[in-house]
Amino acid sequence: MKRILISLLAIALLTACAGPRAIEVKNPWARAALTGENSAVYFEIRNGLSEADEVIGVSSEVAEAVEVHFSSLNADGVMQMKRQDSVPLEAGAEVTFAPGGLHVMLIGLVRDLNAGDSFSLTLHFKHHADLTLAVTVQGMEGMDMPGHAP
Ligand SMILES: [Cu+2]
Repeated sequence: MKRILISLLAIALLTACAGPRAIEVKNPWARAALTGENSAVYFEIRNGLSEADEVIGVSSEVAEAVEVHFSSLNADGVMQMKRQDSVPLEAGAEVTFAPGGLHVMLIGLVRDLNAGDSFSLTLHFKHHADLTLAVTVQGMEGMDMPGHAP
């Protein structure tokens, strides 16, 4: 029994030292917006693990509700957003949250998000421990934003 425990410990240590085998999030940013309005957060997420996982929730204290949405054009050519209960992350996959597609919707901001501000957003996974991101707010200059639809 002791030998098995030592072997498991050795494997755990090797795994921990094996470099970027993790779930990584790059370039988290949000659109500037005022209290009471909506905003959206974008980033790239890579599953460097050998097991598939799923994003099953998001949370932040800057808005009354935080949801994962997917924007797409419907049959009439109108942009629609659908709430996603889960975003699958296959082993080795990179998934992009970007304007016009997947995004984290901040619904009903409880504070202003000014360009240059930073705030925390936590991602919840089916298997992996929570990841908290430092999201940078970017200004709206030169961005085309019809209504609040990202
Ligand atoms: Cu949305």
